Amino acid sequence: MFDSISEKFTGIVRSFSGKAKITEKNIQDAVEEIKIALLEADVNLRVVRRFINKTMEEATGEKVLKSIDPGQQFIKIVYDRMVQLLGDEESQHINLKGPDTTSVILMMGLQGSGKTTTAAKLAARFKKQGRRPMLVAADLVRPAAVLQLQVLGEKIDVPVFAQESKDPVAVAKHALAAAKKEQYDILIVDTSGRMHLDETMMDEIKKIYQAVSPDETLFVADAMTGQNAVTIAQEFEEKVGISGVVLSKFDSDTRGGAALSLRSIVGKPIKFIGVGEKLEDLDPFYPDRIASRILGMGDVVSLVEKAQETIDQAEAERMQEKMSKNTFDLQDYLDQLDRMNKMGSIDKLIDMIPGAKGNVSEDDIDTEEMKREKAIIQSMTYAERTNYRILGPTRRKRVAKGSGTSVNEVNRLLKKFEKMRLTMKKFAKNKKYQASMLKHMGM
Ligand SMILES: Nc1nc2c(ncn2[C@@H]2O[C@H](COP(=O)(O)OP(=O)(O)OP(=O)(O)O)[C@@H](O)[C@H]2O)c(=O)[nH]1
Ligand SMILES: [Mg+2]
Repeated sequence: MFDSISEKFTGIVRSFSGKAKITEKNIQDAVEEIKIALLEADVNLRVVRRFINKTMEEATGEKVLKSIDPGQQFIKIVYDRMVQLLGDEESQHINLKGPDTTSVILMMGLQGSGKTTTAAKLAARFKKQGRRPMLVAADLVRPAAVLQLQVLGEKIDVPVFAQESKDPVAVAKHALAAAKKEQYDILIVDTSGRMHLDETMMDEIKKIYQAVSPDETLFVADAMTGQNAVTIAQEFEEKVGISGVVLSKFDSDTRGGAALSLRSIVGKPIKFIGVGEKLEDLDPFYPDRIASRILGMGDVVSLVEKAQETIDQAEAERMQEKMSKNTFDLQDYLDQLDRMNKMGSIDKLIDMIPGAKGNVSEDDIDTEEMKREKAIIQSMTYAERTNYRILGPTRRKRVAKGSGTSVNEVNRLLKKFEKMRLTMKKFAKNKKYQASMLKHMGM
């Protein structure tokens, strides 16, 4: 998502950063380029105009042109506009009652937009947070829809309320009663989709809405539908009312224009993005991070969070202590290499590393080297892993032989490891850095 628009913006940002002097003409040219990039990405024309006018207005003032670092000022203006376009900070919050009452989340959207998958992803997410979610199969139109939800529910060990019925309103009502009785604190209602908007569908969803009075009414929009998604969201907002948007299939190869227009046109926040087919592939939507990703500034914060999620708390604390006491050894490094595989595919992470976009491709990240390093450490004795200093020439030769590498490669790893330890010592006091460093190690 956003690949091509991001490429263009990265270019614009690059040509401006560090420039000591810029002219009004420079800005006009850049704004024109931005306009083209947005239009090419299928952003709504009205939205583009607004974006461009505001940027122009702010950027051509004295403040920018005469400032010490006009390039940076300009980039900041574009960035701020982009964040505003995508939504503001407080919007990602999901409205829920306290755990003593049952909150209701109603899912709606067109056929195939990702409602059922997203319902299950949300349930998995709440469960992880220690809540007690329950799913409701209120899509009684599509054959096998109920079964689909049941299969997903089983995967994440969340109960699915289902009934032999033709009346989704009744099912939703009964589900709510059952959830309250059995003290499930979040009820997520999956509803049916249609190919096109039609009255019957709107009526049905409206009745379900009235029957369960949801705390959140989430409109699931398929990022691939483009401008169409914007029109449909507007329709749902008028007829039923939506409280937030989930943009599914954000991982797909689309231009991203719909995402950039949705917030602005519909006026409802994007709360989550679906980033894959797996049930853990749901991320909160952070406008500032997406904006910096589009501008090619890298997504440092997401990266740190991802790293933190994978490394469990106890382990993180242990690592922190090791770093601050400078007792990080090769065994720890080996553990880290293993952990990196757990963090998911590397190409997903590349986008998030500052400066990596456009400079690093998956091919540059040497998974072969990671494998080699693992083999080298695995050929060491425990004493060697915990005290690399005892690795003299003879031992190095043995390790090289044992791991099927060369002494040169063993030397290189040890040098790299030594450097890593030094850096760690330096940043030992900074928690954020530690997390991101754990992530960067070996890359
Ligand atoms: N790559 C990717 N695929 C997704 C995502 N969300 C859903 N899908 C896929 O999209 C397809 C449709 O998803 P569903 O959840 O069944 O969509 P739905 O809106 O419930 O569909 P209907 O009930 O038929 O209206 C499935 O193959 C999902 O695996 C996502 O974020 N990324
Ligand atoms: Mg469905």
